[in-house]
Amino acid sequence: MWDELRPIGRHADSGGYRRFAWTGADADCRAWFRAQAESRGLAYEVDRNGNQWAWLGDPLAGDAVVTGSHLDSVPDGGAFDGPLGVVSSFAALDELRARGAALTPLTRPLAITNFGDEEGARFGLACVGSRLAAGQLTKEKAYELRDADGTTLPQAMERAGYDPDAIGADPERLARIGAFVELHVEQGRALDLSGDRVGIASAIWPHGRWRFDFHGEANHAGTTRLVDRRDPMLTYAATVLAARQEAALAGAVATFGKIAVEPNGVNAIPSLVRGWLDSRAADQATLDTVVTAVEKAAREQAGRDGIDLDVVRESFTPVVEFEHALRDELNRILGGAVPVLGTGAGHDAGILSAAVPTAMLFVRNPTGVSHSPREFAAEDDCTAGVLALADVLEGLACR
Ligand code: HGY
Ligand code: MN
Ligand code: MN
Ligand code: MN
Repeated sequence: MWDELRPIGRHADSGGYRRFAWTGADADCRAWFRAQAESRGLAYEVDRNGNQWAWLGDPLAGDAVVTGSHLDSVPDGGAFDGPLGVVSSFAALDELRARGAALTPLTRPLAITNFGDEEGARFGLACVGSRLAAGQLTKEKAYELRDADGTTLPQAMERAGYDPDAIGADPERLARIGAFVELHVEQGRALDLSGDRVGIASAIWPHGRWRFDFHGEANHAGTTRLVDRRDPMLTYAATVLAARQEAALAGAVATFGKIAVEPNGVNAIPSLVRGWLDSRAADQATLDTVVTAVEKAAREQAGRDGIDLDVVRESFTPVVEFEHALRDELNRILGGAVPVLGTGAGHDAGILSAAVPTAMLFVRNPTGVSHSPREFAAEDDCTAGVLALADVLEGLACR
């Protein structure tokens, strides 16, 4: 399975992945998913929001046990963030079938999913496919999303052969899910430090994305005296430093990882610098404190620099506490000694948890690195993840 998926969207030089939603690489990943489903005799379908489903059993029966993740990536992502969950889902189903006679028959439908546009790398909003399905993103708001080239989400979907007019909440489909379990590579080193191959998620930190627009005055880089400048890049730089200081003070994280400059010329003082802040904290109050402090520092610096500042909250995901009943059932099924850990990374499971009982399994990543080609999971840890997921699916769906 990995061999067919691995080359899709891979940078020859960095070895990282660029699989943006509704691009050719995404289409190739989707074709791979469909082939995996149909080669196993699973009933394949695409929902109104472009999420892919592969069913074993009656999709309409209800109380389904669903597992899966996403196949899209950040601009230069690792091989495991998303794909490990989807590949492991198919492999876990293969394992269940291999157990054959030992397996009491499935009493609940099983499904494997690929949720579209989880990273939000192209249109700026994470978890678009699951947010649409869960009614957390309206069609109107989704139609406002556009990429760096100005292509809107509906245009991109249409060019990829999907009907954007159909998108919207899918409560009937979610109501037919009894449990959603997402296996994901750990995006940190907790399991590496504890010496465990597999962990269970306790919670997802609250997190959000804020756009800071620093408006200055374009001018000649060579002839404009320093005292005559209104250079937004300076205010942006001071804000990046402030974000690091405020996050460190609060025990949170804050990242300015994306910037857009106009007119973006080497010999032109910018007229506009756009910076996107990603901030996350273990609790809401801390996150609010950090973002408020960063915005305050930015406004004070803008005042000193003669810069106009607009701050827009582009997305926000409140804390997700995975419900204890399912989380503890997973631990019981897996022998009771699986470590339970929180994460600062967002996931489709976090979005769906508002509508469906959800849980997450993490697989050890000895580098702790993610959203980078250095992301890694060793083969025996991936195998342990598959076997754990197979046990969980058997425990939940074969009662
Ligand atoms: O940004 C996140 O936490 C996720 O990987 N989309
Ligand atoms: Mn990710
Ligand atoms: Mn992911
Ligand atoms: Mn994610």
